[in-house]
Amino acid sequence: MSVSDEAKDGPGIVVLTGAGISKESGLATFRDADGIWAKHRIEDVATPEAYARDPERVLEFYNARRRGAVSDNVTPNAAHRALARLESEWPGPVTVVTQNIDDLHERAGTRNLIHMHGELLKARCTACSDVHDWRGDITLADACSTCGALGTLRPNVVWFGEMPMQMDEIGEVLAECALFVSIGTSGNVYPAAGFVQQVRMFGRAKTVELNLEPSEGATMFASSIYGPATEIVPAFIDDLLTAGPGGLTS
Ligand code: BV8
Repeated sequence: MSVSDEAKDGPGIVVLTGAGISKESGLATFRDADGIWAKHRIEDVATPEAYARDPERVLEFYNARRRGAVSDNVTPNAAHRALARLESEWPGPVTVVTQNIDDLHERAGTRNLIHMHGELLKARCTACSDVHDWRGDITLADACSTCGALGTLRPNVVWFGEMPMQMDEIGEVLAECALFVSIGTSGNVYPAAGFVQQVRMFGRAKTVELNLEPSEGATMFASSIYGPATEIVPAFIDDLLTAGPGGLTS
């Protein structure tokens, strides 16, 4: 049964998600054998230098991923839906911090969501910085509808070497939470991979890793559950909601 935002005075939960939570929805991860970085070099497609050197190559890399992300057969899975249920039924604040640039969390119903690595379905103008919803290809022939500049649009995502988004808000919820859950991330990319250490420093939260296999940071978590997200995440959320806030102090 859902809990109104006003009544959410219970312990806070922060959930960090990575590409593994979207794998069973049909989106590729990065570091699995068939992952994105097995086919592309980060330096060629996911840095500001790459975009400056060859914007069309970078735009096409994201255009191909955007076409995949908006296709009819890519839909939220049971893990995304379980997190939306947690936010609705947990008697405290639930914040999902995702490294993913797809829109599957919001389509599953998650509202309190931070896209720390940006959003594939948004374009940002490098001339006026305005951000536009964008579901089609971005090309150098496109003009910014705000300032009219031509060929200045880029995906509104965070590349390597760029500052992740909403880091202040993330730091605040990490400091306050009673439970930190990491789902579907290999723990390779910072600062996201360092969040579990940040939470441990505050010394109050339980830390849990839910992943297909142990991540780079597995030893930093007090407990872990391994398996496909669509199986282990709904079961974990069921148990969490059944136990309620009392389950966090045992
Ligand atoms: C920063 C968006 C400074 C675009 C991404 C030199 C200069 C500057 C910085 C650095 C530098 N050297 C190193 C750094 C830091 C760098 C970094 O960490 N590099 C790594 C490679 C060492 N970080 C940065 O540059 C960041 N910015 O540092 O700025 C700063 C920072 C803070 C404060 C002040 C200044 C920016 C990083 C963001 C880069 N953009 N993506 C795009 O998507 O193209 S990162 C990219 O990797 C994705 O966003 C992805 O989210 C992220 C992490 O990958 P994962 O999500 O974990 O995916 P992966 O495939 O790795 O793992 C999937 C997991 O799922 C696996 O464990 C697998 O087992 C599991 N799985 C698979 N199937 C399932 C499953 N689990 C459950 N169920 C399944 N079915």
